Amino acid sequence: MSKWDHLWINARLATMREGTTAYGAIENAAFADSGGRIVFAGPMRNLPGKPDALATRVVEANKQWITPGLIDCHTHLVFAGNRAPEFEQRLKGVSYEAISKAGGGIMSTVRATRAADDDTLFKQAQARLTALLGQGVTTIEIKSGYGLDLETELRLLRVARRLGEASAMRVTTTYLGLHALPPEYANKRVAYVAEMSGPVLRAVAAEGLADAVDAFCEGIAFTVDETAQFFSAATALGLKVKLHADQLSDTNGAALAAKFGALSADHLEYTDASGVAAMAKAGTIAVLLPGAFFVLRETRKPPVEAFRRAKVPIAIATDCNPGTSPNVSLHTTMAMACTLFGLTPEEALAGVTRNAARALGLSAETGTLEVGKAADYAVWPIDHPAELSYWIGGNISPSAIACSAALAAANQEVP
Ligand code: DI6
Ligand code: FE
Repeated sequence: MSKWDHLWINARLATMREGTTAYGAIENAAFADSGGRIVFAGPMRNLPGKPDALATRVVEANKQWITPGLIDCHTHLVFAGNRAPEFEQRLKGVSYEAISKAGGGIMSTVRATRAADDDTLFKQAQARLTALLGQGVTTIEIKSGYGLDLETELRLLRVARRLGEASAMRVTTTYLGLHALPPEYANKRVAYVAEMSGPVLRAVAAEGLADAVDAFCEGIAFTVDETAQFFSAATALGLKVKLHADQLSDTNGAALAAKFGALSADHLEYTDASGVAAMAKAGTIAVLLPGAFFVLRETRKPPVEAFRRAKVPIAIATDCNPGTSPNVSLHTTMAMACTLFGLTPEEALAGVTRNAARALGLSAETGTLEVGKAADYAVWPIDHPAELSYWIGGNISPSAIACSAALAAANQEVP
């Protein structure tokens, strides 16, 4: 037998496998990877030999916790500029909808993004990505949606793909064609939806630039019928769908997502019982975005208890975007999911591991510590996995991190 690449001994594992123990925890554990795959995750006593004989590199974990690499399954990471002045306006009482109707909001970021060159977009997004990586994030989803024309949407998706190639993280990309109606299409909604569902979608698919598509189904954005047209075209090309659904009002977005077998429906503050039931039946994951809820000072919470009862898996994500969630901390997002939405710290960790992987269609590959899956993991100098949801701010980071998808593993061994 050839030797394993790394073997961690005297560790504690939060495997996040669905099962009997909280966090799928294993005390007095060992964990090994080889060739980018997990080859052992279990009690020390089950190791099939002496550590030195088993692995090229044996690392003493000193009871640190090893978790799956974290997954941020909903971000708008690639954009230019910021909307701090809008933040000030909103604090003075102007609503998000009113700012959007006056030509600000998403359109103000679209103007800045169209004017920025690729390298600027890349560098600004890379800084945000690096911040997330430093928190143990090994997989991230990045949406387009601040271009809203053929050229810029393609540019954003190419930049997102480049970020995946250049970083120690797995990047999945989502074409968010229906995000806002750009002014050049004012009074031409039908033509805009046709353009994004036709030529732009085909160009995105032809270049293999997107793993999924997304739309903002909302009173201030796109209707259920417009979204359905876009989704029909996308599914015909074999693309998966996700949806910004029921964030500010109940538009039956969750049910629409379920009808198209969506990987996930996201936000869901206004989702009703029929939407929850439809998601359960379709196996659509609920992605909750407490950062946007917090920033918009919303009071209507997503129906967490109904999701639990219906066994709809719950994921959480930063929704990193310049308007409603200028948030580059997945840990603070976990803390907010607990304090604002009532998730348990275990549910929050499942929300950024096992269930986030499902929201991206990656559960066979990542999201739990199981033999055969990709060696995506983080090693934490903490006493209890609840600490990952408990500390607020940037004061918690892994002592080591590995992502099998990365060209260069950012493995810093523990001294
Ligand atoms: N995600 C979005 O795409 C919209 N809201 C959200 O949570 C709008 C983002 C923006 O205002 O730029
Ligand atoms: Fe979003």
